[in-house]
Amino acid sequence: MLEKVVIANRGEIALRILRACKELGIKTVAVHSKADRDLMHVRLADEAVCIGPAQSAASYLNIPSIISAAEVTDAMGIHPGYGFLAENADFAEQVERSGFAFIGPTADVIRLMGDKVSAIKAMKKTGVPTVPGSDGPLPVHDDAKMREIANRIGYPVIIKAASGGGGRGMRVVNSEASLVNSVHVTQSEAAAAFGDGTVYMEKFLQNPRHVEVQVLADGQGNAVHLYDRDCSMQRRHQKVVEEAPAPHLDPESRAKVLQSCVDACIKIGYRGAGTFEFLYEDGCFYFIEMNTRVQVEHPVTEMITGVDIVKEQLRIASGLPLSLKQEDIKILGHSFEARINAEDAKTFMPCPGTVKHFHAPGGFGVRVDSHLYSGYTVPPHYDSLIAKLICFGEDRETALTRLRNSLDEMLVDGIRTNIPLHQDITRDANFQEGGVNIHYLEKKLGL
Ligand code: MV4
Repeated sequence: MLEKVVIANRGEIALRILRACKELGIKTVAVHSKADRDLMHVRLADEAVCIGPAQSAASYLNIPSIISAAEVTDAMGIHPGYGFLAENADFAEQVERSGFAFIGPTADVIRLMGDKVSAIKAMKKTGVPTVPGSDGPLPVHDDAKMREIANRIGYPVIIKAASGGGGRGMRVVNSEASLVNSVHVTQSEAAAAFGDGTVYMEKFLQNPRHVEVQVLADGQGNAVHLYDRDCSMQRRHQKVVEEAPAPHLDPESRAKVLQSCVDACIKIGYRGAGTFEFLYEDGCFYFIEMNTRVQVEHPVTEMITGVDIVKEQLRIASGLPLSLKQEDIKILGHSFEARINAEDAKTFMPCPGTVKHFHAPGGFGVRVDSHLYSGYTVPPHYDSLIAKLICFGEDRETALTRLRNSLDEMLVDGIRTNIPLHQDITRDANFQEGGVNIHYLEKKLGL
């Protein structure tokens, strides 16, 4: 087992990783910015190293600083969490070249998935269902060829940047009249934003749900899936509520897609925790992207399977083979996660500040993943996620009732939060029914 690990992140996920390390007897090194000296996990870590000023670019994204911290503390591995450097292939490569274990997949696989064109190609080859599309980069200087591709796919189509993802660098095209111009605009925006103007085309699905599949693989030929999550309740590509399993799926397509993800992991030599992102419409799954990190919403999967995903990441990075067998992974109930942000519930503007008093809800089936404590000051420099309220129940209705009651119990005094938005969502009849699509929340909010 890795004896000492650097936690290259902050906030709730840093605390989540620290807890997993402690359970496995792994020593922890917190690396933090000057603005984050008071973080809960910094107090609990065996060692702490300040890696730079408040701005992320100079601290949590500072590769030499983080690797130096691993060197001076004699750590064996680095856990990147989510965001920041988690899906940076160059970081993973430099970590491993410096002699540390990167707690995630190999740099090659991160790079393969970071380029959406190569990711889709790899997935299609292994039998994961993909969106009808250009099957490669668009020939941006051949207008006739592009019209031909779009006509074959059928309008509306969507133009996406190969280096984009998570909603950045995309444009919907409804008819041939705007095709060529849209391609060129998306291409130049992508070149400016990502330093790569490669674009590709897909059939635009009008009202899909966002369903994703959690996997674990050991890079030694073993892989399992931990079922699915529905993350359709979102606003401007920010997830608001997630649940597991995804409700109301076609059982046959679901069984097939879960197996295809496991097969793909083995075929590409995947290592660690990963997520296959799909759009789901009319009973069919369409792969769009793969995330090569632990995700914010991983707890809903942990609650329904009883598998500690972060501990599994640490075991895999230590070189241990997967101890889990697919037939032993059962769905034990249903789970929801409400992302609690320090933001105005109506305007969605971030609202950092000092938490005067914090009361976390509790009771059977209630989990709060949060670094908050009374007196803590939420700094303005980072993501506004302050807590994740996760509720489990033997069925969906029980879990949802628990989420609604827990939200009413939660107190975060001194700063504004989106708890009122969550209280509203848990009382929404369509959400209670389950299976709303990705546009539901924005429509409900009148955007
Ligand atoms: C799409 C799509 C419809 N059709 N692709 C947005 C984020 C990025 N991960 C992919 N996205 C989309 N790709 C096709 N072919 C609609 C979206 C999309 C979306 C997807 C998941 C969750 C929220 C979304 C919000 C708007 C658009």
